Amino acid sequence: LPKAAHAVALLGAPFSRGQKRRGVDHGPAALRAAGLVERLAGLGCQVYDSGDLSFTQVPNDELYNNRVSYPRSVGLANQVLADAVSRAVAAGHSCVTIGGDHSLAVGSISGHARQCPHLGVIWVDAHADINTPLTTPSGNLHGQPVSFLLRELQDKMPQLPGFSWIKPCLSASDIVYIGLRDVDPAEYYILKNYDIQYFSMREIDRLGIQKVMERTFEHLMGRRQRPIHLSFDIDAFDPSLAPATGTPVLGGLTYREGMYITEEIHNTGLLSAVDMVEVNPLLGASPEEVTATARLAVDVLAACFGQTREGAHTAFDELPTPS
Ligand code: 6HN
Ligand code: MN
Ligand code: MN
Ligand code: MN
Repeated sequence: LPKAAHAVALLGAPFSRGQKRRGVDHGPAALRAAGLVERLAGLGCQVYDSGDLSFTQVPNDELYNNRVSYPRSVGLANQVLADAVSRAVAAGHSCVTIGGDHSLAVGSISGHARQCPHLGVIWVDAHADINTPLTTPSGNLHGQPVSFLLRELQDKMPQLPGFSWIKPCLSASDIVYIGLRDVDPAEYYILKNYDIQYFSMREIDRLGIQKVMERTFEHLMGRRQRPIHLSFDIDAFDPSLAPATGTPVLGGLTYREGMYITEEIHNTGLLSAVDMVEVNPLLGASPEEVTATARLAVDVLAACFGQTREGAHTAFDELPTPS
């Protein structure tokens, strides 16, 4: 029988300044059009849909250090998001943030951590998103969110305009990556030198997704249970499944691996906030590709909140008897 229904707060974060391609700010609309609210409600979730946040573009948002794009806009948007996520979690809801680009994880994890200082993060992504503003090859802040959050990295972080409100809330041992396959040299240096747990696609090939999830939970919760923050970049999936995204990389997760990851996270009973990011409806080669990518994101979120492939996620009490 289904367990107690979940109260889910839904926050749209139509934000795109963490990267340079147009369209990722239409992600929330695409996920809603793919039936996200109805799917969660159909699972018995109470959905508190706060609509989409509105972000003000900061004028004259010049490059930082001749390199990093839109620092003030990204910093301010994340500040707004952090407050919204913090409020949702304080109200006792599991908070779902739909993006938007992955820079928004700075705000969603910061806001979540304000209420749950001991949270653990599972970061599902083709990329590690842990460049610092001084190592970024692209200047895009969606490739850097984790660097702002890790305590151990703070002596390597410059003061970025718009980011002074951030208090690093994670230690290197509080995050586990799954799905990596495109990691920049400085990112690899950080993963290795700060002893960060990761399962790249190679480890998924070697171990299988079941062992990867066992080891993920053992790493994060071997000693004590803690709230989980899942930050899910749709580009973790293979581009054949999720083509409508800005930085696709060959050789990604299968549909089954994606469902297994999220079913297992649901089964812990500890999922407290989720980000679903980088769905870009302007980047599919056809309307079908866009729809497929958005539906995949909705399937991931449904599995997070109790949909199971074996059934038994919606109540069914009694077989009808012929009269
Ligand atoms: N994402 N590592 C590259 C960079 O620009 O720093 C790619 C980042 C991609 C970010 O997909 O969320
Ligand atoms: Mn990515
Ligand atoms: Mn990402
Ligand atoms: Mn449940």
